[in-house]
Amino acid sequence: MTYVEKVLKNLKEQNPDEPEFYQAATEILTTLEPVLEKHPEYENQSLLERFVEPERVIMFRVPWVDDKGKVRVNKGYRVQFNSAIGPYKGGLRFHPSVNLSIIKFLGLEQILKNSLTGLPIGGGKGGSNFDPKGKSDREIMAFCQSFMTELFRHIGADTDVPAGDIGVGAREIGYLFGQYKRIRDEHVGVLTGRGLSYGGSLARKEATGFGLVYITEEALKTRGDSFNGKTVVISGSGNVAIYACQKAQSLGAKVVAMYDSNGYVYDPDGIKLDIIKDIKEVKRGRIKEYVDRVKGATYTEGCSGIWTVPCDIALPCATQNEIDEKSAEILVKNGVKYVAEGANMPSTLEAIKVFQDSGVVFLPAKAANAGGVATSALEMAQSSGRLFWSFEEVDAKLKNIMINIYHNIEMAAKNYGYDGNYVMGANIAGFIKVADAMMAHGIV
Ligand code: NDP
Ligand code: 2IT
Repeated sequence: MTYVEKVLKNLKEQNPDEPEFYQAATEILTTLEPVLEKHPEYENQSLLERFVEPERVIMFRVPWVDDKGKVRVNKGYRVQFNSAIGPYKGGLRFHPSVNLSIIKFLGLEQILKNSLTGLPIGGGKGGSNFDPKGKSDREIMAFCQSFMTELFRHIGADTDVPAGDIGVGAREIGYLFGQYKRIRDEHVGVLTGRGLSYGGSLARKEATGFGLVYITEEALKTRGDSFNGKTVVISGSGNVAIYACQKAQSLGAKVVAMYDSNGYVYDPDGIKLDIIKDIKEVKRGRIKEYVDRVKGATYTEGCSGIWTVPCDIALPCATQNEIDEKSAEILVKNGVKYVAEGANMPSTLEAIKVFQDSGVVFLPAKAANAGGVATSALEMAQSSGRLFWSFEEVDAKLKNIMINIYHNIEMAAKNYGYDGNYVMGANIAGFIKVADAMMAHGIV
């Protein structure tokens, strides 16, 4: 049994109810064999065993009162996974599916993603099984205040800096920040994705989606191609999906389908993004309303059918495991050439294999969606310096970071003999920096 196999076996035995965490660990660790061969000291120092064990897991009760006066109780989580290269950094997810396995998979991914940005940020993730759908603003506020009333003692601008993820956007960050400031009496950069009036960064809202398109554009460019005239399918219609759509359209692509958790819309003339924004960002409604407003568009109940829509480029931007082996096979059969992951772990291990075996250019999440957290780190830099950069300055830095990530993962894959395998490249390039820092710190 190899070192990696031993660590994975032990991980499964020790964490039997954590399939998503095991999936993410398998994807990462199985690609690190060539690095471990070069560095036998890693096994001697049990580096992988330490890498897959979070530095700290915080779980807490979140009681709040709904509009009917009923007391409700949710679970709160913050996994402070790895601080070797900087303070813990990563989003908060509010979704009924949230459990420890999901937060740990997201935290593990975040360590390597944050390393790939080239910026000094460690890995963490948190959230709750709270469902923001259908809640009033007052209920959202009550929940966020209760959540922060416990979380505040574990975070800090130089310790752990949360941000948004599924179900956590500008509104939630505002309520969370307000409560932190009230309890600590500190106006500091303890959360990112803040509003522009209280320390947020221009272009953070757009950053993940824009960054996803920038890295895909670089992959196209190195192959003498571009987004212009390409047919694109984007899953989701939240923060990442909307701004990926906006940037892809601005580069001349035709985005023909998007979805929310109920079903997908297909618009052969190209999605009208202002209508999607009005439905999802302004009215917090359902995507099926699109077909009442746009002639020629169709709505299909259920999500997975979106992958039967033929496209050149697929950008999964909703959630984990939304593309399984069967969907991947259909995408390939219909001629997809590029798959870039805006969501975290949207492709199953089997789906990734289908893409790679078929010669699809596959850009994995930890590289492709790193623009969000990279811009969060730029927000932290602006907070520390008590200054603001223009939209153009932040956007230019973001683009540069994404182009650098592309070339770093490309080079790492090539150097280790896996040309074009960006899963290998991203994991190896991300891991080397973290491993180096962990070794320098001794047994901690
Ligand atoms: P949002 O909450 O803004 O949007 C999520 C979108 O995905 C919505 O359209 C939602 O549908 C849909 N969705 C969520 N869960 C499911 C599900 N279980 N099945 C089907 N559809 C689902 O979140 P974000 O756009 O911020 O996040 C999307 C993905 O991108 C996540 O994987 C997140 O981890 C990742 N990500 C986010 C970053 C960020 O900066 N925000 C940075 C990097 C990655 P509905 O409207 O019906 O709920
Ligand atoms: O998955 C992610 O990278 C995020 N949700 C963004 C994290 C952040 O700290 O900006």
